[in-house]
Amino acid sequence: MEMRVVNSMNYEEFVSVFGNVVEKCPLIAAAVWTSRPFTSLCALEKNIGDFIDSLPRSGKEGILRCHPNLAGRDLLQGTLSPESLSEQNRAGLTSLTAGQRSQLSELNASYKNRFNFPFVICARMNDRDTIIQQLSSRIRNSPEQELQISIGEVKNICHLRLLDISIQVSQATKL
Ligand code: 2AL
Repeated sequence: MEMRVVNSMNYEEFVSVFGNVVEKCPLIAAAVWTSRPFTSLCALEKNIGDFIDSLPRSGKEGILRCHPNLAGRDLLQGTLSPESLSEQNRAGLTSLTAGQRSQLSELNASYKNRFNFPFVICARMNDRDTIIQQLSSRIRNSPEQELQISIGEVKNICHLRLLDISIQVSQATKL
């Protein structure tokens, strides 16, 4: 990506472009804008990761709670963010059988009941079978393990969203 373009963005532009690299957490983009200039996309990603790591446990849990359930109510109601809809679609979650949907829904509810945050996984690095497998297995982890794994998944989602934006910005600046 042309970092000159990114580094010249005022904070309104920056938040508008990068505000959803972490789902429904534009505050993260607003915070890391302060660290400009970024030498590369990797440097921007590292800033985001460091900011997340610096948060107290409640902040990390808050990030997880901003994520919609996979194949959950937002998908049914059409209220997912465009990024989340595309990710869930690519993982095959928009074409589940009724049986898979109810299995996922029960597992999601049990997971949330145990950890007090939703199950989060990078959908694009999985498919519906591995998502159900991971959910069934991760539910047995300790809360500390799950917090750590889930934040890793948030960073994976962020990584792929940043790559998408990088392609869009490169195409737009070539026009
Ligand atoms: C999501 C989401 O919205 N996109 C993704 O990859 N994972 N949500 C979730 N609960 O894992």
